[in-house]
Amino acid sequence: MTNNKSVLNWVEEMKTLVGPDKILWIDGSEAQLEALRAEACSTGEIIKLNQEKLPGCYLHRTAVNDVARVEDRTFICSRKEEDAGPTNHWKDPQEAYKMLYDIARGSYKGRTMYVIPYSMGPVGSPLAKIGVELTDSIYVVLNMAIMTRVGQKVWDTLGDSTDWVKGLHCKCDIDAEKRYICHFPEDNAIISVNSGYGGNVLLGKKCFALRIASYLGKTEGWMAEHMLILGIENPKGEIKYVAAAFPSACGKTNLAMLIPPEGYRKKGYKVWTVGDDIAWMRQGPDGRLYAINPENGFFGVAPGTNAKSNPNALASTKSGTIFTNVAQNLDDNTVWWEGLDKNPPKHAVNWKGEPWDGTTSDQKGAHPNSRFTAPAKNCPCVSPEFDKGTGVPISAIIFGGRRAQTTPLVYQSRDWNNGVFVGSIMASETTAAATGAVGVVRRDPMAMLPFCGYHMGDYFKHWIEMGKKLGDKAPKIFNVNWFRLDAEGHFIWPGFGDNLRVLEWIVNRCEGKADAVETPIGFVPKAEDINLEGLDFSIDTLKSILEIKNEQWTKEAEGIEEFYKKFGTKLPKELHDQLDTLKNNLK
Ligand code: GTP
Ligand code: SPV
Ligand code: MN
Repeated sequence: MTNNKSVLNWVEEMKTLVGPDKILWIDGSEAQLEALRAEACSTGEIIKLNQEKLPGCYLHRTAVNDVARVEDRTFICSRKEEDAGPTNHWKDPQEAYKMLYDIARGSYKGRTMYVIPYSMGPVGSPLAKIGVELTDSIYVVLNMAIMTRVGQKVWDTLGDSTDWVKGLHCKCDIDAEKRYICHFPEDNAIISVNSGYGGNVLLGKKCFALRIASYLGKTEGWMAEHMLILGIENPKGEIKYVAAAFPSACGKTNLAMLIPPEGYRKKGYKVWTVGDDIAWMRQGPDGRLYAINPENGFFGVAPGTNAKSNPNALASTKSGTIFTNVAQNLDDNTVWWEGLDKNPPKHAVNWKGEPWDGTTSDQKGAHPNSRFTAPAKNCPCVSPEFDKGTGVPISAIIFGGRRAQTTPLVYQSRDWNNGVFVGSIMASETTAAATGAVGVVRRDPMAMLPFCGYHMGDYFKHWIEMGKKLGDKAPKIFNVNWFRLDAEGHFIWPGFGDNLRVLEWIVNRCEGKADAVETPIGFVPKAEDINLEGLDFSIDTLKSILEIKNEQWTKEAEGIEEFYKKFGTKLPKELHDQLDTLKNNLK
């Protein structure tokens, strides 16, 4: 355990507030976790799956009203409202603490308080940071033990330091009306009440590693981003790393683990996964930008994951995994979700816990935002750099989203500030990862709209500052769109493994080895420079998804202008200038 006074005082204070029957300090040992799994099975909180087919795997169902992040109940509680900015919900910290403590008071009665010490990033890495989460949920403990590095070594590393993030989670009654996910960036604190679902309660993830960390990054001169990190190894054995920001459920896990098309595999190309959701990036001693993945597991979208789309993700879920809100096959006590295969189980239970016949039902067996929590070490292509605390040097930053039209398959920004502009104007169709309408196009700058812990205008400014600091060592910035639709509403680009064809052009551009055409929005590849070998895809179709249509982009520029108005005087002049340049280029 720990003698850290700041920790002990806070735990004591919270204990008095929430009133647990017992306290259990999580030491990260297998024996302790196994005892917790057994206890959670005995109460029905989790279900032990077929241990021959899925060793160490469990199923959990959340409440039916609690299946995704709740953006309208997520708050940034900075002292000044202005510091939360126009894209966040804000509450006054004094009022928020009072309201939350009133909800939390006595809520652990009859329950155990679990104290989870965790490290975001390899323990002791100069890029890592420490948090402590208090929870009354064994499901949270077991997930945190997969998603982060948990246990005694975290206390040992923390020592007497006060540099750690407080996290209080109370399940309460899972009352959606009293559900709040609140962040106090100036206090390094998070309070989450009345939820038991993933991103709302695994406080190391979106709450700490993005909302709190983005604020710390601005203050301390580094970046916390909603980005996957992957390494692309060429036949000579050289590895180039890229980081990519796509909104929730827009393809980060899939890109991070992609299997190269056969032709590439034969030539010796390999892909290495460093991270699938979050990147912490800092300038290294050689002046380049280095990234670590602060997480230790994957909290991935289950539906659509299959042996063809993402075999590496599927392999990662074969042991030591917790499934949330998928269907349970009663014949062999395994799991199923839409898009796993074409054989939905007949004797099954759906994500709501109701009897379900997948062969006849017109309802979904798994929730569209059902998830797997899988240890990163299970992933067949996990990078040898994964556990190294130094991070990997980033050659390219890639933005992207779901756009049926307008945005081409890929383009490159003219320079860093133009790249910041490209990130700031990102738009994407909403997905089931958050509650609310699905399929509505919304602006989601850098895929950080729901995750930036401070004023987004200041965030853009911070990006511009980072570019100045990195100078000619800065990564090149690109934008991709795998989701262009044809007239019948089908995806035009095959996506998944074939996305490597686009990554190859990106890496070649970084090395000055590929050509491009300058357009009003930036550099677009010549169709001949995207390798279509072994793919049944015509060069004319490729040209059609590389095309920039002036009338569409003129409309886009109007939308950007409108969006930018939100930021008032906080919008950096550099981005105003970029918008003017775009408008001029389109004339
Ligand atoms: P979060 O965990 O919510 O941040 O999501 P993510 O960005 O990691 O998304 P993920 O890789 O889990 O993909 C979400 C959905 O997009 C899945 O249903 C995938 O099948 C689908 N998808 C991913 N990549 C592609 C692609 O290249 N093309 C198409 N058409 N669909 C894709
Ligand atoms: C996302 O929504 O971007 C996720 C899942 O990665 S959650 O942890 O719920 O935020
Ligand atoms: Mn995510």
